[in-house]
Amino acid sequence: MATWIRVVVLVMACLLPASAECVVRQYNFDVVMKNTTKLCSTKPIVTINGKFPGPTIIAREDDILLIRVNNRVNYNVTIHWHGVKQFRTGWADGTAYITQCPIQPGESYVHNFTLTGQRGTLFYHAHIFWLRATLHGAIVILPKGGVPYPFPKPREEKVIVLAEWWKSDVEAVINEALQTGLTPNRSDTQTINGYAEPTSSCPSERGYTLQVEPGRTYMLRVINAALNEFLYFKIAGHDFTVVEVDASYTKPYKTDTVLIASGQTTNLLLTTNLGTGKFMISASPFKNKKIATGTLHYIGTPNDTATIVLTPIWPSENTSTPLVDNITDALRSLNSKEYPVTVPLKIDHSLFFTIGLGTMPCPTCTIGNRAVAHINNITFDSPTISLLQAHYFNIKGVYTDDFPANPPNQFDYTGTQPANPQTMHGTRVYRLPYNSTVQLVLQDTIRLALESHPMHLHGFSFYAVGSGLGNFNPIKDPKKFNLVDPVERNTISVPAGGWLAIRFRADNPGVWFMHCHIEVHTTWGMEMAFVVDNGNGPNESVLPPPHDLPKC
Ligand SMILES: *[C@@H]1O[C@H](CO)[C@@H](O)[C@H](O)[C@H]1NC(C)=O
Ligand SMILES: *[C@@H]1O[C@H](CO)[C@@H](O)[C@H](O)[C@H]1NC(C)=O
Ligand SMILES: *[C@@H]1O[C@H](CO)[C@@H](O)[C@H](O)[C@H]1NC(C)=O
Ligand SMILES: *[C@@H]1O[C@H](CO)[C@@H](O)[C@H](O)[C@H]1NC(C)=O
Ligand SMILES: *[C@@H]1O[C@H](CO)[C@@H](O)[C@H](O)[C@H]1NC(C)=O
Ligand SMILES: *[C@@H]1O[C@H](CO)[C@@H](O)[C@H](O)[C@H]1NC(C)=O
Ligand SMILES: *[C@@H]1O[C@H](CO)[C@@H](O)[C@H](O)[C@H]1NC(C)=O
Ligand SMILES: *[C@@H]1O[C@H](CO)[C@@H](O)[C@H](O)[C@H]1NC(C)=O
Ligand SMILES: *[C@@H]1O[C@H](CO)[C@@H](O)[C@H](O)[C@H]1NC(C)=O
Ligand SMILES: *[C@@H]1O[C@H](CO)[C@@H](O)[C@H](O)[C@H]1NC(C)=O
Ligand SMILES: [Cu+2]
Repeated sequence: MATWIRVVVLVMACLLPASAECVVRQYNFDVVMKNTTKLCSTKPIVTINGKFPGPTIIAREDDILLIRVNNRVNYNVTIHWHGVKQFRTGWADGTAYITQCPIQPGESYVHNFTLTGQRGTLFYHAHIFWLRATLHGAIVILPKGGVPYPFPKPREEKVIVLAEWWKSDVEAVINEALQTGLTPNRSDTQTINGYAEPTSSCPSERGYTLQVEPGRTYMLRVINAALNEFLYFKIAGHDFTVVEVDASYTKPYKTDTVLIASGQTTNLLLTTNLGTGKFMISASPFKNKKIATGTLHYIGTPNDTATIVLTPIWPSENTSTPLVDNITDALRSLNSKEYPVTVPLKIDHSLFFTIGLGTMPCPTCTIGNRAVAHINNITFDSPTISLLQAHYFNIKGVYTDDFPANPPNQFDYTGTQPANPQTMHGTRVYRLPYNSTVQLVLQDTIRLALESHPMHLHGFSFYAVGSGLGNFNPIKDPKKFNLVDPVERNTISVPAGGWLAIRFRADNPGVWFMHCHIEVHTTWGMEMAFVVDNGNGPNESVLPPPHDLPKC
């Protein structure tokens, strides 16, 4: 208790404006039900402090965060700080049954971690069941006190959280799908900062409005917190300059459309150079799904002015298109003196993982089997205590460290349906010595159709050194890798019918989940974990678990 009071005192100092020396920031998150109205209907949703999206965390690089999560709902809960490297503090990563047991109803857990070497926009979200549909919010990491942005300081910053909305209870949607073995129902709409779109049938519901002054530069911190959707973000009549993705600065890149996969964040500079008017903001998922719209409103423009609308883009069902290729090619790390690229050039572990869908027998399901997903033909089985606890306390029988470096069978991954669509299952991890270097090629495989998968790695950012369509060619393709200024991210799409190569250095000891950020694919088992051993140095081992670590 005494410690807690001392912390509160420190935190009081932190609340003073512009306190550059501030190091500890404390947040209290109450997970509570809240009735929310959208699409003309009211339903109770799981929220943080009654807010959807949840409160924004604002901190500086190198700050310590102490976030107490109090579970006051009837679900088991965990909260993951998506993209935060959690250097040695895997206990705070918030991944159910990977780094901790869930916070059970009535229980609390204090997440204690430092924002080391990162600045930009990240977000937090639940990492258990489908609760992240409504349990999520922004993390804004400002540069250290006195350190400027590597681009002109914007007049103002705005957080824009994109998400998805189901009229039904989200847990009922996924539970129904698991019982039938079929694909879960699609969401009914997307949302922008919790607003669906202006609805004439419910005048009380308005779309998100971004009020701007003319002739200024704003920074939009855009987050795709949707469960299952890629979102194309646009504002009618305006261009953006991309300056940062996944809390890593990029070379400035001008475009009128950005694609943000589920789990990605993008900072955009927007110059309000049109002076007056109202302009549509849109977040479009793949074709035939509902677009979320909002309004960019120049201050002084009468409310009854007609909004300049966007010609809707109906993106194709995948990200293997010329538009996306352009966006992908243009995204490069800033690679300046202050923010250098440190892509590993010598590789210790060269891995090749196939990813895709499959089936597994299920006598009780509608068609006798159920949809699953895999990495290297292995559908992940969730353990019943966390992998990190098993690793740290050397508890046997929770996982095996024989995750294969290569798929068990070679075939024409993007051309031929595997004769047998079934997968294996298991709780297998890939073990990495401390500070070893990894190259991982992720290869999409065909199962009924080809699909784009946004893969997310916990505990690290990685460099995306190459990608292409078809099957990866280990002789020819590495010659084209970008080892100079590749983009650094924590989530990136493997193109539909193609491959993607990433590199990282395993300098963070612990157990780190890697999975597709399309939630239905995570549920189906497209996931695995890396165990990174401790090093021998003083700062090279996992810290001891906190006393209030939830128990199973
Ligand atoms: C939500 O609203 C319904 C009906 O309007 C009411 O019965 C229920 O108690 C409310 N729930 C909460 C958590 O406020
Ligand atoms: C947070 O963790 C650090 C170790 O990284 C420890 O020194 C500190 O006491 C912890 N703070 C709280 C409030 O638990
Ligand atoms: C899913 O969609 C089907 C068909 O529209 C509907 O009958 C069912 O009730 C929906 N399930 C849930 C959980 O909303
Ligand atoms: C114009 O719309 C904004 C938000 O959409 C609202 O806050 C404001 O009160 C409206 N102004 C008038 C005069 O109706
Ligand atoms: C891609 O970029 C090229 C070269 O800048 C341009 O000519 C082309 O129109 C772009 N294609 C799309 C779909 O944006
Ligand atoms: C995946 O594993 C299952 C079960 O062992 C096997 O039947 C199937 O042929 C394997 N598929 C591939 C593509 O390796
Ligand atoms: C990790 O390896 C690199 C390259 O071998 C070396 O320069 C660096 O000092 C090592 N870091 C640690 C913390 O051991
Ligand atoms: C992706 O969509 C484009 C445009 O609709 C189509 O031409 C292409 O064949 C699709 N690619 C895959 C792998 O499905
Ligand atoms: C270990 O970490 C402490 C605290 O962050 C730091 O003061 C010390 O210099 C580090 N030691 C090494 C060898 O990196
Ligand atoms: C909640 O978590 C505990 C500990 O893992 C587990 O025993 C219990 O079954 C979980 N409850 C639900 C509803 O999943
Ligand atoms: Cu996926």
